[in-house]
Parts: sequence; C-alpha cells; structure tokens
Amino acid sequence: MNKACVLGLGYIGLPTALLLASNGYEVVGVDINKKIVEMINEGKTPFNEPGLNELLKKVKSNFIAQTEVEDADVFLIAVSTPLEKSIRVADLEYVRSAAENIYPHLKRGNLIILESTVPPGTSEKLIIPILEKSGLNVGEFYFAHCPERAIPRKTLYEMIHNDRVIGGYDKKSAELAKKIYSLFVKGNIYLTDIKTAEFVKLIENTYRDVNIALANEFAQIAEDCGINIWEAIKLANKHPRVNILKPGPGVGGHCIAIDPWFLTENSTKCRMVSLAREINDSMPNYILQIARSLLKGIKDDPTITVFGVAYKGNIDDTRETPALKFIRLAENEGYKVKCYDPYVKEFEYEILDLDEAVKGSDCIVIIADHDIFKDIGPKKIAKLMRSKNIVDTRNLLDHEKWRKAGFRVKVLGDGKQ
Ligand code: SAJ
Repeated sequence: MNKACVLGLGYIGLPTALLLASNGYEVVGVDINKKIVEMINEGKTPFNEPGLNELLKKVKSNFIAQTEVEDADVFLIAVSTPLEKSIRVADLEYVRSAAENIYPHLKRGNLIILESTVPPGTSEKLIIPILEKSGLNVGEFYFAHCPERAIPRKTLYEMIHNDRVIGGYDKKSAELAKKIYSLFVKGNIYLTDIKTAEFVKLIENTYRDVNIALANEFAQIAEDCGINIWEAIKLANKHPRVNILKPGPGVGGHCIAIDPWFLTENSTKCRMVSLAREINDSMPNYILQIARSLLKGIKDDPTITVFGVAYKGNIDDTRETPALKFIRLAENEGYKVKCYDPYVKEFEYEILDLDEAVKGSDCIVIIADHDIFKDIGPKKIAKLMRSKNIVDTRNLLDHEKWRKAGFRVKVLGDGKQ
C-alpha cells in the first residue's frame, strides 16, 4: 500500500495528507473547492498553521491536489461534519458524498479510513453500505475509523505526538490502519471497534464542553458571592485531583460546540450534555449583560468594540465563534458594534484597524484571548474612546494599568470588583 487519496483538504485533511506524503506515500489530495486546490498546488496553504507551509514545500514531488477522486490503495476521508443547527442533527452530506465518490474506485484489498467526526453507528449504517455499492463487501475492502485529535496552532505537533484510537471493521482493518498511522504517529495507537472509536471522539469533546460549562457556571456564582473566580480556580487547582478549566465568553470552534449534539442522536439520556451546551451557548448573553451595565445612560449611538472575533486566542479561525452571537445580540439591542482582530482576515463583519475600531467607542469587550492584546497601551486607547469601559471575559489584561488610564474594568467572574 503506497498510494493514498485524501478527501477534504481542510484543517485536518491537508496536514494528514502532507504527513503521509512526507513519509513515503504518493498522495492525491481531493477537495471540491477549486480555489483551495489551486492555492495548494501553487504552494500556498489556505489557512495558517505553524509548519504547514514548510511541509507543503517539502513534499512537492509526491503530493498533488485535485478536485476528482482517483484510484488508490488507501482512501482517507477528512471532510467536515457540520451541525444542522435548527434541529441539532449532524449534517452528513459531505461524508456521504465522499463515500459516493470513492466507491467507483474501490478495489479488493483497499482500505478506507474515516477521520471525520460522526454520530455513533454512522460508519456501519451509512458509510459502509455506500462503499458496498462497489460490488465488494466490507471484509473484501477494509474499513477503519480514526478520529482526529489535533488542536489548531499545534496541529502537526499533535498529529505526530498524540495517542490515537483506531476502530476497525475487523482486526485486519485496524492493523492496516495502524500501520499507516505508525508512519508518522509517535504516540501510542489503541485498537478497538468502529462504534467505540466514534463514541470516544464525541465523549472527549463533550468532556471538555461540560467542564468549560462548569467553569462558566462557577464564574457566575462567584460574581453573586463576591468572589474572584480566577483566584478561586487557581487555588482549587492546587488540589491534586482538581483541574477546573477557564470561564469565557462561550465555546467556539468546529468541534466542541458541535460534537456533543451528535451524542444526542441515538440516546434520550443526554441531560448533562445538553445542559452544558446551553450554559456555554448562553455566555454571549451573559457578557452582553455585563457590557449593558457599563453602557447604561449612553443614548447617542452606544458603541461596543469587540477585541478578538476568532473562536479562541492566537488563531485566525472564526468557526462557531461566540463573538458572532455576541455581536448579533448587541445589535438587536441597538448597540453599534465595531471589530478588531489582528489575526482574522475574513469575517461576517468588517475588521478594522485598532485606532478605527476604538475611535468614538464606549466599551471594549475582549472575546478572543489573543496574547497580542496584552501589549496594547491603554493611555492611547483612552484618548480615542468616547467612554472608557472594558469587559475582559478572559482575564487577559493587566487590569490595574487600564484602571489607571481611566477605564472602568469588568472582568468576567470577578465578584470583588
Ligand atoms: N475554552 C474555554 N475555556 C477553557 C478552554 C477552552 O472557554 O478552559 C473555549 C475556547 O476559547 C474555545 C473553545 O472552548 O472557544 C474550544 O477550544 P479548545 O481549545 O478547548 O478546543 P478546540 O475546539 O480548538 O479543539 C478541540 C480539542 N479537543 C479537546 O481538547 C478534547 C482538540 O483536541 C480536538 O481535535 C478538536 O476539538 C476537534 O477537532 O475535535
């Protein structure tokens, strides 16, 4: 087996394809988006990820991007699985279509690996039957699910160093997939059945979502109790078995804000799972409540400046960002909203430069915790703003410095202020 066809050249598919190519595979990367394919073939990556550009240049001789699937020994599916938001059901159209595009090329002995996150049972109920339209039965071709685990900004590092879980249709499928991942994975590789692997991925992200929800609830309780949650969490985490996560303006990103809902498709017992989602989804409303208290009395075009529209700090990714909900809610209440984000190039709202974004504004609200915000001097900003208010939802800034420059500062979860 030495030729792979990777379907989906996004945040997971592209780095995986390049890692395979840099480890001896001849790789064809497939994406339906012509623009992305052209960019990649010109040696440019469509998103920022440390090390990815360099890797793309390195594998030039045995990697090509194109829009059509072709024959290969291994087919790896890494397309996205969005959520149909109004009904909270996985939209499996892209994985379904990937399988439809693969089956005409399937030959006995080929291996198909699904990396995309799916509700438990999807591989067996939906994907394998499509692949069997090739006239081959699973067993004649091999099938494995190996959910991705890499975090943006550290994707390549984590793809190489994290442990992986592989669910195989049978032992041979799992072993074949393991052999391929072993080419670049330095972590341990654990084998199981397909449905368990699908479930494991979902409970990993749900675990994080529930724990962020707990931190967000603690932040609100702390405010009621006159406690600073950031100090309290730091102290609680000195306990050897406690590790409370950080409160914030809500959970974004393509995975944690979505995957927990996939668990709810086959079970009616997802109470904590759903509640955590709702708590995290309500955080933009809570942050607006804080901003509203600072903006009281400003009648003439009250204006909010959002710092950081990315879904988290130091990245340019705005998928499912809580900033969007915050902005919509603020606009619905009649606030004018301006955005500043030094990382993000494309967003539903115009991204302004710093001076323009704060000029005439009444309140800064930090949504994404970009470290670069710590270097901003409050004195200069104070001169440009109409009213000097700031809401720090990430406990990012040196608050004393901002207070000295005349700002009223509200920190999420600080009941002492
Ligand atoms: N967040 C908080 N408080 C925290 C940690 C995170 O509010 O203490 C927020 C972030 O600001 C962000 C969201 O949660 O809006 C998610 O960020 P994240 O860093 O927790 O995770 P992602 O979405 O970037 O990546 C996750 C990872 N999953 C886990 O850590 C269990 C990653 O390993 C997965 O590969 C990825 O989802 C995925 O693609 O499934």
